[in-house]
Amino acid sequence: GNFQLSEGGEVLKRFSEVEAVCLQALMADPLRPFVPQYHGSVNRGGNSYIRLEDLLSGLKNPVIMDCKMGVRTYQEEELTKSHTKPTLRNDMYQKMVKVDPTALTVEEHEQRGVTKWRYLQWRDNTSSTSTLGFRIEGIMMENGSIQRDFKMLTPAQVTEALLSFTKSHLHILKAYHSRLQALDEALKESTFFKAHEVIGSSLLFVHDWTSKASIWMIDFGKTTPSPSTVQLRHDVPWAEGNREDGYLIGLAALTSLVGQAISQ
Ligand code: 4IP
Ligand code: MN
Repeated sequence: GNFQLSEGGEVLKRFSEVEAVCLQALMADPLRPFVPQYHGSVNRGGNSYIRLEDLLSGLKNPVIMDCKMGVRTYQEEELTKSHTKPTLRNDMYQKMVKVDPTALTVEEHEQRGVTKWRYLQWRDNTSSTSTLGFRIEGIMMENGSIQRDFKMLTPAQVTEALLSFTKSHLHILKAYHSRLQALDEALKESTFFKAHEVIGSSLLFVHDWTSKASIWMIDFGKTTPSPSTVQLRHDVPWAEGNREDGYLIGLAALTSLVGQAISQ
């Protein structure tokens, strides 16, 4: 879950050491222009928060889309834990039952619980995460209406969603397309990206109807340094132990689908 507050043009996000360390490093990386400015941490009411640039400031009735990147959204540790010391989560079991009771085994129904890995993997496999390397987590339109829980979207359905999100405005789609291409360039230059496994991170698409359209990398709570022995490529499938996140698989698919939306 996300705990966020707004304060003086900044967003305060519940503190995470993993995320703070990433943001600190990103401020001195070629990816900096793609990340909200990080202003350190602060204490409020006994809780610690990360101080971030408010990406929505200056926008009038912003339209927002969150795309979670990568071919998996769980860390390898989660998989290991599910074998060595499984913790059963009733909340995650309930969420699965609500969507598809038949997805659960007899044993899982008896236990009324599943491991976090099982839940996250089910989410990946029932969305475009495992097939396209990204999934749309949510879209908020300018009137504040929110669409979540996109199921398994085909490429054509993603294009459709992109057209409805931008109301087919060509200049917005084109701005997004060039921003994605620029991000791809920056990722190639990034020492941070070379050395990190990026899991559960999102690209936040933001525009309003007057001018601005931009894309930001957010959510680094599960982005960790890869073991020094492992050289990550980000563009090959994941297999247990290789640590690959498939980030570039998702970015390529997303870029191509924005391109297709432009030519429709
Ligand atoms: C959520 O499930 C998301 O997967 C969260 O990831 C995840 O947090 C939560 O795990 C899980 O319950 P829903 O998508 O169904 O809400 P994210 O924060 O990227 O949206 P983390 O980051 O911890 O994996 P728990 O263990 O925080 O509940
Ligand atoms: Mn998120």
